[in-house]
Amino acid sequence: MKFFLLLSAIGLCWAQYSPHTEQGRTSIVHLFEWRWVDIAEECERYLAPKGFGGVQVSPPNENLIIHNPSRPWWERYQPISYKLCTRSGNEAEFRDMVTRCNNVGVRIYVDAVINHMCGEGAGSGTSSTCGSYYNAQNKEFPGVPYSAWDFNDGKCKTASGHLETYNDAAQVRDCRLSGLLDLALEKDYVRTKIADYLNNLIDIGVAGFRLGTSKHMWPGDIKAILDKLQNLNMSWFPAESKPFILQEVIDLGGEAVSSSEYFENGLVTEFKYGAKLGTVIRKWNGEKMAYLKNWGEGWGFMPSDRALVFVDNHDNQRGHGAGGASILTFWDARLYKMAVGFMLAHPYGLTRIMSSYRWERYYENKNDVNSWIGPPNDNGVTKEVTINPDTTCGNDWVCEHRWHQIRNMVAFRNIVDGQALTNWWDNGSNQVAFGRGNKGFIVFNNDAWSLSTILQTGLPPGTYCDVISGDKVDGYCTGSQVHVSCDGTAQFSISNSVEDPFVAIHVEARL
Ligand code: AAO
Repeated sequence: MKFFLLLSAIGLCWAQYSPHTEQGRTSIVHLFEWRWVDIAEECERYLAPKGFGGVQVSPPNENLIIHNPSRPWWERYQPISYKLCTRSGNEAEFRDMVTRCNNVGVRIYVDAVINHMCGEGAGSGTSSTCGSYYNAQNKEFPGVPYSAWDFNDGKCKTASGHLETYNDAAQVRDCRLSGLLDLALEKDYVRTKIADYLNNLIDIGVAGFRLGTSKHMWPGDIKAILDKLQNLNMSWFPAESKPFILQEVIDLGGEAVSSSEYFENGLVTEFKYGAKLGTVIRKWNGEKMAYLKNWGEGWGFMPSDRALVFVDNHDNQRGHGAGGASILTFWDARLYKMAVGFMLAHPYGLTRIMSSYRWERYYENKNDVNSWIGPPNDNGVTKEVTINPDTTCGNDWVCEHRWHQIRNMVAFRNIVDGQALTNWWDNGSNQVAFGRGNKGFIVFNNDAWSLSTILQTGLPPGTYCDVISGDKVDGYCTGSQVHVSCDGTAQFSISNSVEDPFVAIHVEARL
């Protein structure tokens, strides 16, 4: 019996729900459009020392090169083959990145585009990132190879061949999303080609996959592909470790497909999280931070142990995908830091931090007509992520994960991991506070007036450095201090006019 219990515990830990991060590392960062050489450096110089668990990387497989518009970021979602060469780098660079990141305990998750190939209007030729031939009209992709009978067109029941309504689950899965050539995932041949691609990445040492457009694949087809996957590379992972699976399913309610259909395969994106949190922090629709008291399942979200959460992603930070105008991004830095701070302090879900690049926004009729713009580049060649003397990034890389408030909250989450939410307090408006057992405490003031109050922190007595206004360095606080009394209470004062109207303390920031 004991043996059985042990086995099932191990089974749970090693299944596709675990991101395989090192002990004490809880968050993932999406280094959107970064080059492999820069990610390798970042793992060693920043992510490992700061306690990040892993990196979601942009699709590493060959894609269509698009000239009109000029090299949009989204060309990487139009596969031509499963060869490993893109604007982020070649196969040797990819392998070097995975090895170096794993060697410092930072995991790599690949954005795997397996639902479709390029768009139907791509024509033919060799305008692709490894130079493989394609013919979109005839549905020929000799680099894999796929040919016409590997696509879904027979199954799709709409006259246009396109997905026309999200109210019909079969259409969502069997028809072309935005005209993208839809693979016939029920065919064993297609499943095998995809599994070969993913197994090659597993051999190289990746820890798992983001499966974009999961909503557009039947859950059973995804499962059949997962069943063909080998266990993770034993150079870095324990025997029998299965790849981490993160499925992108946009479910804001009211459509034919729901997130819960995918729980058996792995984690699922909870898109309600960023949409609602943005609404609350912006104080739209009468929302208040006080209402966050039952944040999580209480707000109609999926079970915490199935949810991948984020404030924004590479799509909805620029008006693609779903979420709408409430989504907070680096462009609204003050509110964004509060939202990310709240997410990292709160126990719900597995957290993913967005790391972006800046582009020139240009609005026509409330739409950013420049939302296609690709990463910082010189004539199409992606620019290096340079690091400034103050540790921020240059060359238009935003590096939200290096903003000290966000970096310190990633550490906060690691320190309070496993502790329940305790000592919730609110003023009935937009001043709230909560603790995580006896490990950490956070206070927000998103009201238009100052906060000044004594709160029960649950922490051991002592003087703590606030990790939002500064750091603990050599036994001193570079920012403000909080004094916790013998009974666990402390006085907090937060002006509503400061840049960061929140304060966070944890046991490793005690003097
Ligand atoms: C590009 C061009 C297209 C062209 C196509 C083919 O932009 O004009 O037709 O090439 O030549 C990315 C870009 C696309 C790009 C594509 C391929 O975003 O613009 O197309 O690369 O280069 C749906 C999917 C979701 C998808 C999202 C963007 O369900 O899976 O659209 N995300 C992933 C990736 C993304 C990538 C792809 C998929 C494709 O993360 O980067 O696309 O591989 C509703 C549905 C959602 C649906 C949205 C948007 O959402 O629920 O499932 O997402 O519509 O179509 C409210 C509603 C909410 C609704 C939303 C928007 O918020 O509550 O439910 O409004 O209407």
